[in-house]
Amino acid sequence: MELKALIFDVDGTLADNERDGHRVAFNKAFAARGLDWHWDVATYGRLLEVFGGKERLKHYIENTLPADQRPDDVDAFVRAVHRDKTRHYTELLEAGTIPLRPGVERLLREARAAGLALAVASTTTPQNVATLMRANLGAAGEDFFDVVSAGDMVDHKKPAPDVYQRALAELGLSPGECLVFEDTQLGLASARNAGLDAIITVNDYTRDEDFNGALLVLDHLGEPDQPFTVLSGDAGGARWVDVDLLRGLHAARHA
Ligand code: XBP
Repeated sequence: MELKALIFDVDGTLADNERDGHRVAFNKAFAARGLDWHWDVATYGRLLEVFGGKERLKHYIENTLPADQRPDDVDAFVRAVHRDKTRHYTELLEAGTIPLRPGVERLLREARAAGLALAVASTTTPQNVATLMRANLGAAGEDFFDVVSAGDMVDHKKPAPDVYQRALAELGLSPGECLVFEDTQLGLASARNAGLDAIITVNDYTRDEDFNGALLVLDHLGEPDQPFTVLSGDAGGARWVDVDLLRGLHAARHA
């Protein structure tokens, strides 16, 4: 079986953007509405167990606020605040404050040159994916991926497999023809539930999670002048993730 596509999670994988991106945008949206809510780094880390910004905010309201402090129409309020938050997040991206992680741009360009299809499978909005890529790769970045499976395109967000199953359907490929890049235990579960193999690049929020079932766990994808550290699995002596390494891992997995 041949490796034909790479499928990337976005938040935490393409960019380390939760702590200083999404979290900051949520806090700006709360402050602009005169809400005295502030999600510090630790609080947001706990809230990240709920995938989806709207779902995360609804979870916070319903599990943190006394009933008499909750808005009458929680869903309408959540949608409105999430729209504000997305606007603030877009401003942070467009200000160039959220770079792609080490090795991401290099691997994307190498994979495209090698004829691999490129896809996204993310809980965030397609708009946020396009803005992140445009902010980092210029106008051509906006359409860099052949397939974007994201946000409310699916009914059930990660760790459900829906967003990965939709990416596979759009690619017209089977799970065995693809490899996934993720950063969280629940993201890995989503990929595995769709029958996909995954490589994990951890970040400060996810470093201590259980990545049992991953092909490889790394601190990042690496660059020739910034080699990765293997946290679990066998990279065969490689020092950065390139197409040759991925093809070797895929071949060994399907031998
Ligand atoms: C991570 C998420 C997203 C972001 C916030 O997505 O759970 O919800 O935290 O983005 P990924 P939105 O699947 O890329 O790891 O507010 O747009 O949902």
